[in-house]
Amino acid sequence: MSSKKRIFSGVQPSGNLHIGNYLGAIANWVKLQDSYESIFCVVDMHAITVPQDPEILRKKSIEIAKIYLAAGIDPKKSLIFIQSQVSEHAELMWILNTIAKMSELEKMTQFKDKSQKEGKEGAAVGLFDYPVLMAADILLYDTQVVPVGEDQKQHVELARDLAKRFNNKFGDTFIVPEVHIKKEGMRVMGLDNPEKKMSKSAESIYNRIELLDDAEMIRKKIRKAVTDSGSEIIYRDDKPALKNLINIYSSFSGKTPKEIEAMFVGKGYGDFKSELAEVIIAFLESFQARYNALSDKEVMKILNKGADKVRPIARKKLDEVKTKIGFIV
Ligand code: ATP
Ligand code: LTN
Repeated sequence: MSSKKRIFSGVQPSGNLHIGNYLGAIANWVKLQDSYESIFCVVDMHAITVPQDPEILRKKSIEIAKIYLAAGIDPKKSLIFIQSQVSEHAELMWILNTIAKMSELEKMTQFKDKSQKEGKEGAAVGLFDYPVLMAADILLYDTQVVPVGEDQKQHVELARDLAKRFNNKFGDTFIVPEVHIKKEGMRVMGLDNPEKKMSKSAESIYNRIELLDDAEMIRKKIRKAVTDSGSEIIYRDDKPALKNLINIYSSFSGKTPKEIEAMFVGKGYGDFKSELAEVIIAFLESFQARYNALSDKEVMKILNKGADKVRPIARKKLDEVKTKIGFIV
């Protein structure tokens, strides 16, 4: 392994990626790829833990890879690949399933949230087991650092616990990974409800600004975003909706919340919102130009090459694990 530490992360090819995914995860990866040996995955096996249309899933996997590239993930520096093309992920998951406990998985807030709709009884076993697959993703590559949004912290903790448990039982095998969460702007909240994070799977499209939204849609969504009582532009915890919008403004403009407050003294929500929309549009227009310049064919070439490069790393670790637990390799 090179002297650089290794990072691994992924996004599911489900729904439409939004500025929360970008600010909370992908933008951070772009920065980190210079100082870490980086592997970024399109986690389609995670996506099927809830029903997906096969054709849409295939399209979305390429779309996510294009988003990685348009955001600045450089295939010369980082490896990107599609999870289901490297079957070692599923194999390691099975083995980890035998040391993971029902009680640990029952504590996972994502499962609790996502199974709410259908009720726990109707939820797929894969949805329950999702964090174990994520642990397999991470542990297969001797990942040292996992850059994710705050909502994934609990899953990385499970990966740490499983790594330690396996090492205790069978001898040193896995690196115990650290979670890396970007400090500022780490949690983008829903535009329609500042109490909950912006999410791909939120029912209303007015919950989020999607990375592929056009200018008119962005203006409309920002206009409709909920605000707090009062009319001043101030950055305070007791004004969560406004705080969220100021955070978004700050992330895309590079200005601090204090500077933004100063810019809007004596002005109201209307002025602030229209400028906010323009700041987002300016960023997304250049992002979308890069996205549209990428062909499916060239992206598939990058993904196939990525899978070919990560497969031997994964195979080696899996063979080590299989040997340790008594399988014949
Ligand atoms: P879903 O609603 O289907 O769970 P999601 O929008 O939460 O989807 P994921 O694919 O689960 O998206 O997450 C991809 C990455 O984006 C993760 O690292 C996650 O932590 C981060 N992320 C997701 N939503 C936000 C958000 N609102 N703010 C900051 N980071 C986020
Ligand atoms: N569960 C994550 C996606 C994900 C991931 C991973 C992130 C799957 N495997 C491994 C980091 C490392 C999510 O929904 N954001």
